[in-house]
Amino acid sequence: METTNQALLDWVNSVAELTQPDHIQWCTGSVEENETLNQLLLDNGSFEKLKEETHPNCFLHLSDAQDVARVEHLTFICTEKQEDAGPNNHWMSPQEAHAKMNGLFAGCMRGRTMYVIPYCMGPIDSPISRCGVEITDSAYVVQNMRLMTRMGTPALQRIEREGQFVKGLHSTGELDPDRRFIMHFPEELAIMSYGSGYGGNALLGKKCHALRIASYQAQKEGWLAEHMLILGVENPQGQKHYVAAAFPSACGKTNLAMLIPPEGYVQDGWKITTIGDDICWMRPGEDGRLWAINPEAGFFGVAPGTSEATNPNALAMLYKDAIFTNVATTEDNQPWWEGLDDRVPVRDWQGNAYTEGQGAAAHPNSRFTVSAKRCPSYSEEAESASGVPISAIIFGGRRENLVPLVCEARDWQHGVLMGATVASETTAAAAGAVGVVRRDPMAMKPFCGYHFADYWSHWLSFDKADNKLPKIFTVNWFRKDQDGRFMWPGFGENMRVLEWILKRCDSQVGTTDTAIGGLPDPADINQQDLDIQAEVLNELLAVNVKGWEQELTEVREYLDGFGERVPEALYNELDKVKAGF
Ligand code: OXD
Ligand code: MN
Repeated sequence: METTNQALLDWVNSVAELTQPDHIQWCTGSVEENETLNQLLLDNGSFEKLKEETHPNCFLHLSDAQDVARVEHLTFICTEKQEDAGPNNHWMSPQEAHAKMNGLFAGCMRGRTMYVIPYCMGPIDSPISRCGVEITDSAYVVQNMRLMTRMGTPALQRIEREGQFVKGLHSTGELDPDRRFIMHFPEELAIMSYGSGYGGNALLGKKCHALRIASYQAQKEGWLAEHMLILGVENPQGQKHYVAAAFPSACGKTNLAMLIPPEGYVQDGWKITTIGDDICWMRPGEDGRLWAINPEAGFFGVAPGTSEATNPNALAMLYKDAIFTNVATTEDNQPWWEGLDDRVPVRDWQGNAYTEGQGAAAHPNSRFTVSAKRCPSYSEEAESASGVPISAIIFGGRRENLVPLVCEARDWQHGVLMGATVASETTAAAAGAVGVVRRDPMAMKPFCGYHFADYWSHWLSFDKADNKLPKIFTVNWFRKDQDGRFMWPGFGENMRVLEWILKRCDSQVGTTDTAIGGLPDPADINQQDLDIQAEVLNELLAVNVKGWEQELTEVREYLDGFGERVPEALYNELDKVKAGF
């Protein structure tokens, strides 16, 4: 008997009966297990060894060409009542979804090994953490879960103590896009994922558990599960603040989480530390502040664009003990992706010979998986059981126009409206219209496990007299001038905006109060050693009334789309903004 938890044992046995594996392996997280599975993946061709001298213990995995990204159109929330999933999710009834998935899973592990992975999302001794068990027939998934979560015996022991866990069942199936579904059963705390080996579809601890299922649990239990990075800022006096920030994909979350401040700041003694780059669980502590943990233990980051210039901390962690998926390789078998440097790779992400000018060599969604402990800016506070107290919450998006560099919400309720209606522009990379504004509330559009209107009500419910809630801000690093050039330098220079935000948290500077919120006096943004013209900064911090009136009309239409469940408070806030012009 592998566990004293009868519910877990019964579930594992029933899955084995359904899927008929040749072997069952309970994962312990041991060093030997890690080495044996790496060898197995090398032997069966799923892994290739990268150059040992430059990248010790690093492996390359090239996936099926049809299996390279999350599949939102095949991702379902299966609640008893359709309206509970909301217009923001695809819905299927639990009965229909179970029948469909049981059909797909029947006998699917014949000839394969079934791995049972107990895991803990968050520090093993944290009351904020939650456990799950993923059953999978993919050793690649096991090796990614080993880096991304606290997995193995300590997690199993916690499950045995607490008796609670999220059930995640995964099989790569035949990797057939027509036989692929990612089903969530929030009311059963269960996930079933079939037909994909890709991270967000297959590493069930991440998007499926830590966001979709956890957001549902968080609403029931009074906490928040968010698509946010968490970073620490230490000022020259040694005071620390923690910031949580939500951005949609391709808006630089990993870069911000690992930011290296400009030289002058470093010399003055400023320091940024990384707690997490993708997911944040937070809940009010006894002191009324929001305390946050990063439920993950590793980074599953987008490789293209990561370089010495954009994110030196990320690059530094990728020279050892990492898995690379769908990147290109150089002549001497080092991993390579667009934006890394000016070498020309010899093999593309499908393993074919590559010559210069053939288009992208790495897949645009190629990834690295690496333990967070490898990151030079990783904070030991990320291992703290109590989490870190959050001083500021930031909502960001990519907007060429209109949205200022930074803006402070008047209060929590206004901040919730800001988060609920934050938007990002589609880019030329996406087929169809370019520059179209798409709303992505709290960057949770693909990840909220229930009706968005109920989610906004849940956010509003934190506004209680006893709570000392963080200040809320919006940021926009992506404004462009008439010639299409970025007006703000971004990357490490975003430190200047963080400094202003934290000065606001400490009431060290004021704001100019406008209809849309509090804007900085440009003189309060540190411009030392910054090459920016005064009129450009003024423009980045100005309010375009006509543009905002149009925006507010669109925001109202957007909220209306969520029907009667939309909290009245959001409409009241919208009216206040409108009345402020
Ligand atoms: C994402 C990710 O797709 O973090 O958001 O992988
Ligand atoms: Mn993400």
